Amino acid sequence: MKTLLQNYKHPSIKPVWCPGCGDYAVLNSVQKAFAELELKPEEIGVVSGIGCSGRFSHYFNSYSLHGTHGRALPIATGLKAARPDLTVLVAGGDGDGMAIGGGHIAHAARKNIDLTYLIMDNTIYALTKGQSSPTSPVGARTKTAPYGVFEDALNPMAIFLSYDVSFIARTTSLKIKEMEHIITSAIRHPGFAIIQIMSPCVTHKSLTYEDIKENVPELPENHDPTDKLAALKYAYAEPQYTGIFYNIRKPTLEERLTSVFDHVTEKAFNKNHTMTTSQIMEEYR
Ligand SMILES: Cc1ncc(C[n+]2csc(CCOP(=O)(O)OP(=O)(O)O)c2C)c(N)n1
Ligand code: SF4
Ligand SMILES: [Mg+2]
Repeated sequence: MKTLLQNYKHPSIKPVWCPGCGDYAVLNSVQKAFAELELKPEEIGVVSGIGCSGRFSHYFNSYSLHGTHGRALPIATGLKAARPDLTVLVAGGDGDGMAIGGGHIAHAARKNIDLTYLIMDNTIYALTKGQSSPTSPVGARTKTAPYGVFEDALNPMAIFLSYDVSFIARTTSLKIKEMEHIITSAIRHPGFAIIQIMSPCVTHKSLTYEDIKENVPELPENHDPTDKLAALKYAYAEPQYTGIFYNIRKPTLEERLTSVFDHVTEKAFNKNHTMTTSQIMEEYR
């Protein structure tokens, strides 16, 4: 049975983003991906950080939590660990994810926890009215850099590849069909999936539709997403390619913990029912 898109939309809370904001397209694509996967709203948890993009979690008729700045990933990690049955989607901005919260990506990648993380990258701190972010290009004029940004911008895709995030993609709010396909694939992916979504901010105009219209070709069809070095080459390329850069299967956090748990309980319960923690630890010395 096809699930109705309307089922995922909050019945009364409507988006308050500026008309034309790229984040509307992201929201629609996520709801379409949920419908495509025929998920029930009660099977979904949406966690977001703080920023314009951080409002994301309000707009769903599912479990949702608007967290604190830069801490969406740890909150989502706790949720997924406690409720592995939920499909957990994490959303936030370039400031939230690459500045204050940047350190968390490495550890979600190491755990390979089964989360889908969307970074809506508008290359600016939009909610707080236009300060530079870690992805603001050198020379861009912002509220905090009126003479132009003088720091180098981070390369999110190269960072995710070096952390060995098991699913890495880039898309833009301009490519609706591609975005839906990538988000659906990321949710299906067992393990940590991260998507950089170039999502224009029409108010602060740090990243505009014009900027990305001519500058975002798709990855060549013969790109092998298990080839990390090829993915890295495209991560450093200009123009900015879109598509699935990297996609590998490795054990998820749940699978890792289940195997440890099975091992320990088998040891503890097969011999006699009275093994203490220290005895179990002694066994593994
Ligand atoms: C601990 C903390 N520091 C700073 C802030 C102020 N703050 C709120 S949103 C934000 C940046 C948002 O930028 P981004 O994550 O790129 O989201 P956008 O608004 O661009 O979607 C900042 C610095 C805060 N809320 N909490
Ligand atoms: S300020 Fe920019 S990012 Fe925020 S809602 Fe408006 S267009 Fe979107
Ligand atoms: Mg931003």
